[in-house]
Amino acid sequence: MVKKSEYSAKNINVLKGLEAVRKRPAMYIGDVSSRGLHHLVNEVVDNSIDEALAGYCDRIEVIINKDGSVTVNDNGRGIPVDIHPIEKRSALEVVMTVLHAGGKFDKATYKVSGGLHGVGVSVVNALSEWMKVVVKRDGKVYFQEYRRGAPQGNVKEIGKTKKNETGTFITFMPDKEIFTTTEFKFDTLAQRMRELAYLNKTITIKIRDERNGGEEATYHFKGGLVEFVKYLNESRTPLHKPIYVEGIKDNTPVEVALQYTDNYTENILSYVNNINTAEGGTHLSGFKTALTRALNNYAIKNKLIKEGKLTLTGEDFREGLTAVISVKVAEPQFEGQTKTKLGNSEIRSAVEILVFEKLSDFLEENPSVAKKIIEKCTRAAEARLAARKARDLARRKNALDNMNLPGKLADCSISDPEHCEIYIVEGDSAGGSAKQGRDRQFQAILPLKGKILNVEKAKINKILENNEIKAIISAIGAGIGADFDESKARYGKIILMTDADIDGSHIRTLLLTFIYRYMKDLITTGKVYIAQPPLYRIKKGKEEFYAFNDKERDEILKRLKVNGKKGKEEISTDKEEIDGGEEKIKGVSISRYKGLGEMNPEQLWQTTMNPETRTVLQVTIESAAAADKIFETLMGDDVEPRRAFIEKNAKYVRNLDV
Ligand code: 0RA
Repeated sequence: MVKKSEYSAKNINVLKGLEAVRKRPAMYIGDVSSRGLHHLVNEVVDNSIDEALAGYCDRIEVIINKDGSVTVNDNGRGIPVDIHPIEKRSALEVVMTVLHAGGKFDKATYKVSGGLHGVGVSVVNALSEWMKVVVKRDGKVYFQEYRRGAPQGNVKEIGKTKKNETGTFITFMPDKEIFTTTEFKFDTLAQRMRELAYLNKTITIKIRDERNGGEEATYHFKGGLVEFVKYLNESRTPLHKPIYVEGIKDNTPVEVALQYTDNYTENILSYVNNINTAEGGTHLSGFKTALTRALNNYAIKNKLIKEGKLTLTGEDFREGLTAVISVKVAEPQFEGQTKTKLGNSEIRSAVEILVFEKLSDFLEENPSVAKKIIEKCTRAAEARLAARKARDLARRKNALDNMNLPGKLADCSISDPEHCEIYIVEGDSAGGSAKQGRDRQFQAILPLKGKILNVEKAKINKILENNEIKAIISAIGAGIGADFDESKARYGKIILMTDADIDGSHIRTLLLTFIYRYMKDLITTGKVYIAQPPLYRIKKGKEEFYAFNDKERDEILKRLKVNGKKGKEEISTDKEEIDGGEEKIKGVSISRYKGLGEMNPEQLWQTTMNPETRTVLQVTIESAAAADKIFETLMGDDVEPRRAFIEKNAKYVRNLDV
């Protein structure tokens, strides 16, 4: 133990730095919910990945321990332990306790400045009840321990090891005083580890959950991005083998894999320093320009399209395209609403030049693949022209014109989008209740009849013929696809309100698929929400309670002293018993809402629509790869993967926290 008096003024300053992190954790890790919690692990793993990118590490292991703490270990060089010349303390202690100290050493490798990543392990340390670090280096084993960021003694040598055995082992227990939940989810962590393994093909990442059953997974993809694209296209029909382009241009490593399928949507994932850039940026636009130019030049040169007859647009060249772009940028500038848009202008030309050259070469060398791609893009252009005709026709009938809002839309009276919201509601009867229950000042209601079209399987011209989709497009008023302009959206919140049953969940997924594929910016800018209607109403005398799930229902019943044990049977959710009616136990009546339509306007307002009392789930793209996978699997052609997916992920589909 270190006595208090041994701390120098410097140490106190250091702890002040970490205290700032504890005071405003959200500034460093985004939020203190489950998402922020999982960022802690990502942050530690990022350091190991940096070590791998520098060429010193090829194995990373993540373990969720029995006590709920997490261990991340790697076989890198090990954090240096010698005395830091300026700080006069062990470098290990500096890395663990000084904000942003990680990059002060020789680690100028693609560290990320800004955003949620790259804040440094010291932030994780500050937000941990305790943390323990073991370093293997120079044939010795070193150890240091911390509580809420403060070292509990100096770095100690605790043993010997083989000279060539090096690495870092970090174990931390997230602080319950900071986080709203400290329960790590295996699937959330595993998903990120899989993504990292695809993006860094030399690394093997293992993840294990010691809490129950020891679920584990090992990720290593020799093919890197090529395997990533294959994985994304697992339930699509590809037109050729993935194309891989790689190189270093102006000191920027660029890697791209792409594959066309018979789908109608485009699906491009872009990464900068392993971070998904949901809002795109210069690397993405460089890629798009290069793709359009390379394919167009090839097609014209080889007379696959007749110049002047049919002009293919960038959008045509991306129909059915699945691609992953990964660049490493020394000093990335992140911009945009969610700081996930790359701003560095030099990266645009680096990516554009490199991809154009290498893709052109590929096309020359693989004429049969080139022909298939050009044919696909030509069909896309033809469908686009047909769609435009249909759209013009529809516009003449005023169906898609903003000036002519859909007939069944009950619009709100104020027009400032920032303060307006639209509820897209399943069914006319729920729509009716919502119209009566709403605050018409700022809440608009659009009822939908039945199911909307599955856009994953339809061509754009068919999509534009669908009445429900037309109504949504004109109500939101910001266009669609490449023409979509998020700044024109007439509402700041788009809230999907469907029944809490299988049909409702299907309709919600169809709606989300449509928005994801054709109005994606609504999701990346956080404008899409899912309403959370209650499942039960419980009444005792004049008192009324709403329960949003079975657990809440049981808790309320317990409070009302309806015996839990005996009640179990009696309050069963078995449809036969409760469907459509009330059930009474000891003067307490419980009704299960079968659908939104069963709620009267007042109840609907109170439970689901009043901003003061409702909860709405924001739809986020935590992982674009996962989102694509979910929509493709749920909505694509293959039935079998869909069934398996729904069985495994029912709970996620319900939350759709993609
Ligand atoms: C600072 C300098 C060096 C390595 C590291 C930090 C390092 C940090 C972490 C965090 C997790 N695993 C890590 N591995 C390494 C360079 C060391 C040298 O020059 O030998």
